Amino acid sequence: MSLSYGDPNYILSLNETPLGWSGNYDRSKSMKGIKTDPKLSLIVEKQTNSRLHIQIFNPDAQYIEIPNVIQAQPSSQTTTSPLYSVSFPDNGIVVTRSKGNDVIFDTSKHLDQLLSRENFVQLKTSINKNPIIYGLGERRTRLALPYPQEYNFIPTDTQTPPDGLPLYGSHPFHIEVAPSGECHGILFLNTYPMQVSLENGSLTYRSMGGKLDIYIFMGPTQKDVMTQYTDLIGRPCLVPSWSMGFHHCRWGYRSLTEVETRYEDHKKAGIPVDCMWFDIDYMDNFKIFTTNPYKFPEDKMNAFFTRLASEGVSSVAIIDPQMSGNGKPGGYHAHEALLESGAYLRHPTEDKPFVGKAWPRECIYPDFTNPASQAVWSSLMKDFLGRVNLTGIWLDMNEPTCFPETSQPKHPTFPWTPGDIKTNNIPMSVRAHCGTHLAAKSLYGKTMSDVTVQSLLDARPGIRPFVLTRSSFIGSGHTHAKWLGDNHSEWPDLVDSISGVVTMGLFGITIIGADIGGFLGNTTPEMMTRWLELGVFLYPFLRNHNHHDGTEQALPAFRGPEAAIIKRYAFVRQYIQSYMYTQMHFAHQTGIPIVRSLSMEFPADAATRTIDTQAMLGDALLVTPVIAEKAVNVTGHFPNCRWYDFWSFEEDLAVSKKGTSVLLDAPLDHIPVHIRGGTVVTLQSQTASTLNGMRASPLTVVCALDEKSAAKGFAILDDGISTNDTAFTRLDFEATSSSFAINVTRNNFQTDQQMEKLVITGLARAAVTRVRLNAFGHSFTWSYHAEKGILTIKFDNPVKLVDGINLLF
Ligand code: MIG
Repeated sequence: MSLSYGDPNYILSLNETPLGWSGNYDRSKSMKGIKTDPKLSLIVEKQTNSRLHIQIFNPDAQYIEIPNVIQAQPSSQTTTSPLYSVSFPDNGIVVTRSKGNDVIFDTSKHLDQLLSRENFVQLKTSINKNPIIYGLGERRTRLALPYPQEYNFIPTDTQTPPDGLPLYGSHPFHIEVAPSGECHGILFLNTYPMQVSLENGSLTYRSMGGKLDIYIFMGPTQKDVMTQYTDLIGRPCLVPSWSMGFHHCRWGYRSLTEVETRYEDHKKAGIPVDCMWFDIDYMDNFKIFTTNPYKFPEDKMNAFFTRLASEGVSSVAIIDPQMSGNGKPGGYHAHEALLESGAYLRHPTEDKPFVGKAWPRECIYPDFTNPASQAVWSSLMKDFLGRVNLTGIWLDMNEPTCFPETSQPKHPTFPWTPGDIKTNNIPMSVRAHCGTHLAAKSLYGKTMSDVTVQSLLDARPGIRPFVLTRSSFIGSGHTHAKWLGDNHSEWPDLVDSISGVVTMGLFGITIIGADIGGFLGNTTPEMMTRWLELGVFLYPFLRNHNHHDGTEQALPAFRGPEAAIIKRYAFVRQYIQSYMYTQMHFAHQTGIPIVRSLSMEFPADAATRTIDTQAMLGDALLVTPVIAEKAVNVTGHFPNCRWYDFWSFEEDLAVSKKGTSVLLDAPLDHIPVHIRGGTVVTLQSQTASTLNGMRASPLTVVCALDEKSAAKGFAILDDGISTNDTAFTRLDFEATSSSFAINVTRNNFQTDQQMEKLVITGLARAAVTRVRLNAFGHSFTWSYHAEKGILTIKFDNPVKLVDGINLLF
């Protein structure tokens, strides 16, 4: 790209401040023929011991105020023992780890690449040689990003091409695993279309505007980075428990009756379903907040939702931002209300709404960066929910998409762009409340989602809102969920979804999943079976969704030998709900995602750092899905510790303590899942037609002992629906070679939930002769399998979990 040069003539002067330094970059002489800002300000703030903030900007320029992204309070105290040190050699900025030699950030050798001018800013930093880099999304790529490569960032409505091009959202954040194994994260907080050029040893940020605004998180573990990053941008939200169940969706249902039939099909086949979805088909001529009076009549829709609710099943409908209408008043209530509020995107030069084109043809766009959008959206939503009592909202096309039409204002041209910024996009000169579309576009999906979340809270105070978005931005995970967009019914799409889910977790978006079976094209019974097996464990958001052109892929449509397998795995989701829900709550508390790379869990095992065909659910379950057609085995890497087969609880001696790759058997009905030694997993003992219907059912507690014959874990219990995130009970489990205990470490939720069965596996004892329980009045039976080392205790009258028990054997 022609503008990838900078101004070598900047000279830095510095002053100390309470939190760090402020300074100026002044030009010693101006560069011939190139307009650069003559003076730049520098602010360096040691915000916490692990977080450093660096800003470089033109003091005379006006910058966009990015709404609602930074959740951390400004620091007022100086840091006492930072994990970093900062110096300014050769007019550059150098950040090093207080201990060791890893390069964290270093512009000193690249001062000639520092550039700021209208519509182009650039900064280059050294990084380590041969680094492992994760993040820099949203795109479809390997977990460990390939380089050298230029990664572009601009929210784009596209069908997830496998070549690393930008997808729906923008997350200029990455984690680097340095050669020492220590990790740090860097956020480039910028809303403009931008680029990161990643090379072996350097990284260059280029953007079409905004400040050079950089946060560094010192780790040193990936989990530390996640906590530090979400300290800044907000922890992942709590979602309602039902949303972690199984969702059925499809584009192209011609009537409500067809959706009702699909629901009946699931019931008849005995396949659990937690939520039925409505795609754009339900609307009257694609008008949002309406329903088609003939095919999806409002009263019948509402009656269906009421019936679903009475059966414990939720309902979600799609809302696109594009609002039908040509900018003139007339007849359509939502359009009228939006016009009146003034909260819409405006024509670049004239005082009128920008008119674009999407499904409803001519349309206007709400401007969710305008504070006035909240009132109008809340009232439209309240009115809509009053007519059709939906549970949640699905937001699509919020990149936002705009189909081209000659009557639209022309796309402005710029000296530099990160790839194509025109296709299916609103012209960048269109005006939003917080700036031009150039500055505001990346925020569209997140602000729309935030406003929608607040609208649901307004309509139903105290109830956790569920909003699923396609476009996202830094901090999205703090309030809403996301899916990975338009994938294909192809095996590579199944493979790449693992990196997709894991990478989104690094952005703080942990309620994430891909459409199982694949959205575009036709799935096969085998592919659907494998995709469900994978999704049940690795997609916190698990939805079957399909394009209208594809063959029907509702789970009950599969009648062959796969049918029984599919049904079984739909119930496996219920089997693991207590464990998965606990991980969701833990993510909300710590920022550590539900689904994680092996590299996050096993930082000392360098072989894990590029693994992206296996992943961990929480810290206990290692999932090794089959990812190829007709394969009946799969190779997985097993870090050096004890591993137990998830299905039988037996130690898997083929992989335990091997620390290497192993070929595993995996016939179609089997996904290899292993429990890590040293952990405790809670499993549900019963099933029901919905996840919510069984979540209070008795638990089986499985303790998998490590090399030292110890295991620890915890479970979080709450009502699964209220916004109060302190009303939960936490049980901590601890097992040794001769004992087991439940400690109630927090008791803020009243529950009678019981433990029905206890399994302790990995015992090395020849015999167990006696089992003693501290609580009276409980009869139980137990058995010990000496060869397998498994002690199983079955409670005839199950014990209450919150009673906190002690057991000796
Ligand atoms: O232009 O609403 O990604 O899930 O089914 C396509 C119709 C619009 C794209 C979404 C997809 C959805 C479809 N939408």
